[in-house]
Amino acid sequence: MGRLIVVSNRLPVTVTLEANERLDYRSSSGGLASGLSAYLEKQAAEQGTTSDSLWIGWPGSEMDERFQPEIKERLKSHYAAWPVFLTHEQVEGYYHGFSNGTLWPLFHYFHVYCEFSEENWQRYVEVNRKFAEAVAEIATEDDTIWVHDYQLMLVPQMLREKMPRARIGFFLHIPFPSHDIFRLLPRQWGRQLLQGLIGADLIGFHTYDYTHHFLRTILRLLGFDHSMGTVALGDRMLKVDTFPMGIEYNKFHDATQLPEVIAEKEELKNVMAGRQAILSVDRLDYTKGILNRLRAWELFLETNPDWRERVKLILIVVPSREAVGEYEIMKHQIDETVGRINGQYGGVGWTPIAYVYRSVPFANLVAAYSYADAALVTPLRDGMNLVAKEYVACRTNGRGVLILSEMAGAASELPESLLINPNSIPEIADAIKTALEMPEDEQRLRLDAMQDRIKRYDVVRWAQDFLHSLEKVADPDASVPTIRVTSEQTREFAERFCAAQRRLLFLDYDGTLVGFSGDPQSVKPGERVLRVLERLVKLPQTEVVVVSGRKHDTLNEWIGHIGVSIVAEHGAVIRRQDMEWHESPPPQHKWKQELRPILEAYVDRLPGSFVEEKLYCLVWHYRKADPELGPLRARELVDSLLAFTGNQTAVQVLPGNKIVELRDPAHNKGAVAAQIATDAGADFIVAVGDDVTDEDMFRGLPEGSITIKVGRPPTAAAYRVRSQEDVLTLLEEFAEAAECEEARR
Ligand code: ADQ
Repeated sequence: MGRLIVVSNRLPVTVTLEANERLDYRSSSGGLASGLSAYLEKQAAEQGTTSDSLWIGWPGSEMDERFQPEIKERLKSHYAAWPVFLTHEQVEGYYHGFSNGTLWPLFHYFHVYCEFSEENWQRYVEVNRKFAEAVAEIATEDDTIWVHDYQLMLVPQMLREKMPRARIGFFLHIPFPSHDIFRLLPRQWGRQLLQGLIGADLIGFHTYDYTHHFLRTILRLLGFDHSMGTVALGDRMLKVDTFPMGIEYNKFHDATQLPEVIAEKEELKNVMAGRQAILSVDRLDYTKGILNRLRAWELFLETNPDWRERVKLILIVVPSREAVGEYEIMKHQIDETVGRINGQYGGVGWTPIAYVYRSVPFANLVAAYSYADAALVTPLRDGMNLVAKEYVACRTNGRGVLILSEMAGAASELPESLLINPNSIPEIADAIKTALEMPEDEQRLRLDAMQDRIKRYDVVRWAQDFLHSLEKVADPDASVPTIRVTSEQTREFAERFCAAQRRLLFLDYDGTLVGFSGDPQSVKPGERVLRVLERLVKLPQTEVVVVSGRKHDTLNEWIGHIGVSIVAEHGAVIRRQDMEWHESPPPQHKWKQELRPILEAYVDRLPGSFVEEKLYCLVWHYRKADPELGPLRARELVDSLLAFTGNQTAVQVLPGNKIVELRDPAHNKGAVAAQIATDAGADFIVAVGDDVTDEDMFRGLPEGSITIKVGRPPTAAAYRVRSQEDVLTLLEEFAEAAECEEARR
């Protein structure tokens, strides 16, 4: 079992240089850091072993090179951390610039705040590369690498290039926006960011919406389709899934009983002099909706004079990103609004808002959560929002009302809160009143349901779920019955091929010998394909059968001269080695005439699709059409064809790879292949194919045949290879081995 390597912009420890050139190390145990260490402890307790982990990230300040070796040493030995040092320009361009000035606003739908600076983008690429290099320097292929958040979106692919077999997960802590917003990024950047992400084996998001937006964006921008969140990427799979991040529930819940928290709560009680409290806690950020919250508080006071003096808003704001212009402006606006409200409604004995602008220690935060009668969490957009969950966890007396924005990821897990639209000031003001007047038994009912849920799915479960999923995608062989053809396996097949008296090879054409293309006419066999077929055909007692759904004259033109047998149009037209073409009895054309107009109607409804007619079948192609509309229209088409053909046995409707095919069921690859195998009396049979029609062939061949699927299971084949490249290598090995054997004889 390897280590867990966590990669994030910031290390959970900040290193600063004091005035006297002393280095100061300060741990900052955020939600992720303390959650992951809780996870590792639990794993260790359950498995009886110590799970090793290492954290890679920026130590938080610009550091002179003189101090770097010492810091590296200390971080490694005392904090299981590995620093990535950044220069001033890199922090500016990568962190403040591209991460917080472009990606952060864009992904939170504040696109008017976005800067589009080529220079910042270049820094982002440069720093992501630096992170990938740092990971590659220490990680091995046994380790699990977990990359976090929007600052490092290019890292998975950069790492994949260096470590093709690494197990890489990525989690995005902020929203993934809809495709319409994402495409505001210059196309080149957008594509590179997506390419960067899909280097991972698993990509996780907080909510189903973000997952869906991402899948849709990679379909539209990169052309990758998915099936239940799984995307086939050549020789590997990518999984995209939803993992709502939790908190350390027990840590918050139990902390309410700590002596220092109880003391702090007493203090609060005295200061508040029996008044009720509404709590608001955030990092300073325009996404958090602090100004709207204040306006709603103002409206509440204005419209509910009887509540004045009886309740107070505790507004805690943690300083953050003050170097970015928008944050500075917002800070002024908050100061001003707080001043105005306190000035207008406050008096000698009471101010409506207690404003704290600093990071508060854990004990004070828990005391505030556990003291407040209601929490006001009203972000305009928020990936998840952990404050909402922390408030719920700290309610130990069965009371407390959470007012929550429906724009926070947490809303989908906390529907028993008072959900509000953060853009509606009256709605928030009303919710404040409802919260203050909510009967106690209703409060308890709502809290119980929310506590149950977030207690079960806490941060440890979140990490477990993610890492378990990652293990499953990165090592799919564990659950698949087919065997991957390794180089050892190839050698074994080649030996059997050499030793055989009579050999028969069935090779599908498209997707097996050559790749796919938008135009079915343009996929001629390349030099390498022709060469290996020629070598195989020259061997004694060897028949190579190219089996395809294509028209016989096309195949004849491309490979007819080599001397291979050709089974065209799914077995309707056949030519065995050196013999004449044989056509099965003339087909019944009636269904073609009846069904063709339906296909043509769909050509009109889906620009880019077209109909191809073959002797025994009609094919509707949509590979070149809109990638989202295509599959929808295909499903509709299949439905209407099935309704129309009913239980006719003369025609079969087959949805395939970006095609819908109508064919005569009497002619399929399986029946023909079985017939040829019987005729040939071969003692070595291999069949290679990649699509649904090849499955007939795998099933139809006699026992003992070697059946190989190109691509992913499920399949009836016993073996599988990843790509056309692997097929050609296998065939070349066969030719090579047999040629040597011939020469020896
Ligand atoms: P943030 O935007 O930072 O996180 P949030 O999820 O609310 O937002 O987490 C804030 C954390 O900071 C909480 O754990 C809270 O206790 C702490 N905190 C807030 N105010 C504080 C104060 N005044 N003093 C001390 N501590 C304070 C990003 C995304 C979120 C997502 C998280 C996790 O923007 O949407 O939920 O990551 O994925």
